Amino acid sequence: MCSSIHLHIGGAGVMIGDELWKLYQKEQTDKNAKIYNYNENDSNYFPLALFMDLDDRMVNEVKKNKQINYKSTSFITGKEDSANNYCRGHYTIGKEIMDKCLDYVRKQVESVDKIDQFIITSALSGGTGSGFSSLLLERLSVDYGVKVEKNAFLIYPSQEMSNNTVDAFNAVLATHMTIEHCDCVVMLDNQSMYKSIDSQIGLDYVDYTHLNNLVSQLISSYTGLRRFSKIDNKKLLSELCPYPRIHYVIPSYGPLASINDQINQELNEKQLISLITKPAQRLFQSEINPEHICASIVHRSKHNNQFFGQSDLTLQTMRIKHQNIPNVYQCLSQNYTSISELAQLKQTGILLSNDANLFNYFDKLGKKYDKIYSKRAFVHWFVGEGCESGEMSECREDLAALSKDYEDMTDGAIHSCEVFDEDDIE
Ligand SMILES: Nc1nc2c(ncn2[C@@H]2O[C@H](COP(=O)(O)OP(=O)(O)OP(=O)(O)O)[C@@H](O)[C@H]2O)c(=O)[nH]1
Ligand SMILES: [Mg+2]
Repeated sequence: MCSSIHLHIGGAGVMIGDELWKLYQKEQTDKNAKIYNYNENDSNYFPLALFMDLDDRMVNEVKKNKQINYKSTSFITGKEDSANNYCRGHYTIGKEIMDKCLDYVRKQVESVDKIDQFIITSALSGGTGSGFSSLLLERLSVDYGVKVEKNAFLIYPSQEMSNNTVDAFNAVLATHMTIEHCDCVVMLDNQSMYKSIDSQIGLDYVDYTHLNNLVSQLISSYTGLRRFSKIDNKKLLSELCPYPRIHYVIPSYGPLASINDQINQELNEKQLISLITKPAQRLFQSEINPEHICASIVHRSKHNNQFFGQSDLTLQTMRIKHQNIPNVYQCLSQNYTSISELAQLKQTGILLSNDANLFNYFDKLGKKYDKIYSKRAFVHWFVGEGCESGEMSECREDLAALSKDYEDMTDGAIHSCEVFDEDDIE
């Protein structure tokens, strides 16, 4: 019997984990569904999860939730955060608690029949989510090789919403590690998630909890394929990655509805597909229209609909480099939500797309990095914490190579590609 281990790292990663496990708790009344992400001991079920942060504020918030049977050892914290510095998370203070984390992971691996994947959540703008996650990925590759996949749901810096001047340094250094050590990366950014929530529901106030709920819905539908429908969910992501380095995926999710507007937001099949295939619905910034290399849909509902999407014109006419139409996966489960003001809808959908136009984002991230690096601004922060200056250039070059890999996947018509209209959001 296969299981997965969830690793929640840094402030954002931990808070996403908090929301996700609240959701799992609501969804999994049946013990068969628990096998995949809980560890059973004398009829008690413990989440196979690690919450790790270099300071303890966020982790303490998670610990307050006594309804979930977390093991006390599944929380590992340091004394101070990494002050937005990748290298503090990677080389200095992060390193001190790495062995403790690996020890915990090893014990979890030994306690179940077989682990098929690590699911990682973190944000790359800060120092812990970028630096410590990278170090952990590296060490997991050494200990478990390619036998256990590493799939990550990562919050990348938003282009117009930055609260940290060195976020480009952190994201570039961390991306270098994800190229080599992740099997698949689902990319998200806060600005796009705010936009998606705003366009679908008129809430007076949207905060991180709503964003974390959105990420949790994605992860929960992904693992739900295994938990409820006995489908090898890893296949979903690996099918989206035709070449080893081309493993970055943009998600769209919908619909979302407030509890007061539930009836208006229940969509039929055609409307649901039309919603999730709209470029403006993507949860990751990308200004130009998508050029799908591979794409898949996860349809989550209580009832099986084996014909879902098969005769839908939008899907039939979608241009996808390596497929005719997107693969459709069915997650047979009710849609739950852990936020009381959000409605539980009859059906929801996710579109996951490996998009050649991601080269545009990698390019912009690189340029932002160059702008700070050319003035040598803040570089001493990173070098002072153990980063060799050669490493910074190596990571930058690797990002440029990744961008080129993606650009090579485009049709070459990218420069004349139409910029999608902001007003496209219905
Ligand atoms: N979606 C989401 N984003 C968050 C949350 N908390 C912080 N962020 C964003 O994530 C980025 C990184 O912040 P953190 O995750 O707190 O940073 P960290 O990984 O703990 O790193 P250090 O605090 O520097 O050690 C910031 O740019 C925030 O905007 C959260 O709960 N959800
Ligand atoms: Mg932090």
